Amino acid sequence: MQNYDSRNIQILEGLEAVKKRPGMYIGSTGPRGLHHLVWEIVDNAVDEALAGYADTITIDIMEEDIVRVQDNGRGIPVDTHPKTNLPAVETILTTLHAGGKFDNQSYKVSGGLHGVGASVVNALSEWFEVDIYREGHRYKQRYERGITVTPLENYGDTDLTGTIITFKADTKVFTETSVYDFETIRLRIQQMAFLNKGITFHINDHRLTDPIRKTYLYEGGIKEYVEYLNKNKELLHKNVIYTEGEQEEIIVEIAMQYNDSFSQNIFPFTNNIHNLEGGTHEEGFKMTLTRILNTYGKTHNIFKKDESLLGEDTREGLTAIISVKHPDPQFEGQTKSKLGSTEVRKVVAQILSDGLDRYLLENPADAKIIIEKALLASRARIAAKKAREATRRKSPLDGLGFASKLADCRTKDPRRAELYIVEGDSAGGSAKQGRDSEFQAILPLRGKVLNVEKARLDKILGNKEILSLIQAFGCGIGDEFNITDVRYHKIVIMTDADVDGAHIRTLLLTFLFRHMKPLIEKGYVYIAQPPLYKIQQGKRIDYAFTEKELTEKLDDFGQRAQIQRYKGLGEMNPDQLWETTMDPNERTLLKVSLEDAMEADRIFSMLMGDDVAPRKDFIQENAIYVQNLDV
Ligand code: 28F
Repeated sequence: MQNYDSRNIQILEGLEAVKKRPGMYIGSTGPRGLHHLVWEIVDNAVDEALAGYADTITIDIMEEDIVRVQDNGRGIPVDTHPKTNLPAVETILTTLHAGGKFDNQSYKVSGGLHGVGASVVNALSEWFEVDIYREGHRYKQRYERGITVTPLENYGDTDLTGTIITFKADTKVFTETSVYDFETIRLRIQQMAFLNKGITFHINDHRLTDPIRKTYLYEGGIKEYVEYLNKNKELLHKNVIYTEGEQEEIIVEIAMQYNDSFSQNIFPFTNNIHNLEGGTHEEGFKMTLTRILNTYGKTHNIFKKDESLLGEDTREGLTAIISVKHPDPQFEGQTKSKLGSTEVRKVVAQILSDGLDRYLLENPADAKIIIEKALLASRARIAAKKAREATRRKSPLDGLGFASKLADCRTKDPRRAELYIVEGDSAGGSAKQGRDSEFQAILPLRGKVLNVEKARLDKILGNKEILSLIQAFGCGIGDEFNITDVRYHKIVIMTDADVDGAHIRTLLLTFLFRHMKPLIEKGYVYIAQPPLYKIQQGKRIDYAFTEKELTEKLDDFGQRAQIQRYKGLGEMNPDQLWETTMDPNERTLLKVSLEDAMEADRIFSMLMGDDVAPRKDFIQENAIYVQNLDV
């Protein structure tokens, strides 16, 4: 190494901190952290495009999970930086948070929670190369684990401009996995394309013999995003309502459209990051929507006397994107995903107010349809409340008006308590006999669960199976839902390993996703994994959970073993059910997680909604992934 002066030593120390505690900078060193490296570099390219200098970004995933990101912007500056005596690009890539420090005017729009800069990616890469096309010349430089290994080299002339960054994640840091998931990258890049209109994104996966290539460009931006999210739904009005504006350096874009469903889908973003916990932009939006629709309903005499809308009424069947770009956003909440900047509330309110008022005036037919949808929601809400109060008075102890089949456990400690939701009375019987009744409760379900995708809460509350679920969970529903009252921290769906079982599981998940989402977010929902086969030879018994496992185990058993294919849980005796599926020391439980709420919503609408064509396409595309389909 050369002679480093004190400043250079500081630079080295900066990146040492990243290598020592990578989780502090990229969230984790698991798959999320690994993909974060890609987002970080893509964010910089998007910033260059948002500044108006680039319009095309290409992401290549190459063999050995090498990532290459390219933009056609100005190219990172290469002139010698006065403070470090190094080229600007080297300073940016080897110093923590170098970006903003010497240029306060240019603000970074993309990047959210861990908007830490390319130097962090450099520090966590086995090797990292930058190519710059700028002012007629080509430059390149290479680093290893954040340390410069070649000086910036001017290696020729070019008419092009732009930046190319190529890196290989450090497998000593990303010990869990260093393999990129193309679908994760595809979804995020498509979302970036929706949120940043006019930028073309190419993504290519070269790890396959037949590379996958995708291109995303949405001239309509979030307007097209709403159309895409509503694609599988019956629309109430043809046009997406769109409005945009800028105040106090805050750029706001809103797109919204109603469909005939009962769920509300409002997705707020700050600087291209989805704020799962909402925040001041969402508050400003909801407040203003309620106010504007009430004013319109009153002044146009659509309401009967005394009628008015609550916020929730105005959001039934609404799909909306609120995208805010803010130079210095503040976040709060459990996962720092809630926008806290208070000035945003009134900026969003003002911009939506102007845009929506105008839309309603110019489109009176749509206005009438929207207000009437909200009025229906309001009337259903009042009717449901009356019905609930009536049942409560009839039987204050039970609340249901019929006996639930729940066989409860003895412990009252929700952290230890488990609820098994079991398909059918016979499996329910085995589960009741086989369980450890100290901490395991059993709820057998009789018929098919109602498909809640196409029903409003008042109808849902008329379904016995759903009511016994709500009662067993203990955490209420709708505006009375309170997660801290839930009686079990493990809610286990246990259905047969056949098509009907899969259907019931999907119906249950639809209910949980639409009406008890926090249970999924908290990680309280599980899927039991009963074995598919019993292998027996004399007294020796074993189980196989997959076809592959069956073949392996059969090799071990030898020719004479008997194989039983379990068609349903009911075929297992209580001991077997306990041993294979319920015993905490032996069982496998799959935890249901919600990686991407927006994509989950789209898939649920498609699979459980009315529109048949998109569902058919989905089935045809995904049939190859199906395992254990019973015929
Ligand atoms: C593949 C990832 O990182 N693209 C980038 C630029 C352009 C400039 C820049 C980047 C200058 C002073 C920091 C060029 N000319 N793609 C990218 N393109 N960074 S990163 O400047 C960095 C700032 O402090 C750029 C004039 N101004 C800015």
